Amino acid sequence: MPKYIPSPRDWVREQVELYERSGGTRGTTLRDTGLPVIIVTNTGNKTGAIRKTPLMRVKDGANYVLVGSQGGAPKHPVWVYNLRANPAVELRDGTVVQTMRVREIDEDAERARLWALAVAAYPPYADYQLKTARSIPVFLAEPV
Ligand code: F42
Repeated sequence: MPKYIPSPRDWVREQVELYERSGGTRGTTLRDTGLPVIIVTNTGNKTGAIRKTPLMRVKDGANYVLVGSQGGAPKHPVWVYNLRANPAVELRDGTVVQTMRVREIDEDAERARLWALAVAAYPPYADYQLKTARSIPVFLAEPV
């Protein structure tokens, strides 16, 4: 069994702990926005360890859109490299946990469609893209 390495960021680690300890009934929104958050369990591409990444919940039918915004920071979040290397994830949405597979969406029209869903669910994503020169990675998680 690979070991779980919690996020080095206190607020992220604490959100994951509360979300999972409560079985997905508490800690399920982003701070004071009240907007829903999911937890993506992924595998570290160098350590092979289990990583848990809270992200905003963006749904596309039965699928989820994962947005590597990291607040518009200049670099991609590290979990982007984890997902590129190992697309098998577990996704928790509240009380529901599903095994899913992710793929990065590069095709312009499909990315634009998913980006619009993301901004509708969490409007600050639009500002984050304006803040950074990188193209923010967009993944689609689909049930296995
Ligand atoms: N981040 C987003 O990008 N998008 C969101 O929609 C989002 C929403 C959100 C909601 C709630 C919340 O609590 C957090 C939210 N975040 C969101 C922040 C998100 O959860 C991540 O914390 C953030 O994106 C940064 O991701 P990160 O993977 O860069 O995390 C850093 C802090 C981290 O954990 N770094 C580790 C470290 O030790 O420095 C390394 C983690 C890792 O995966 N290591 C790999 C390994 O092998 O284990 C090596 C990977 C490599 O290539 O180096």
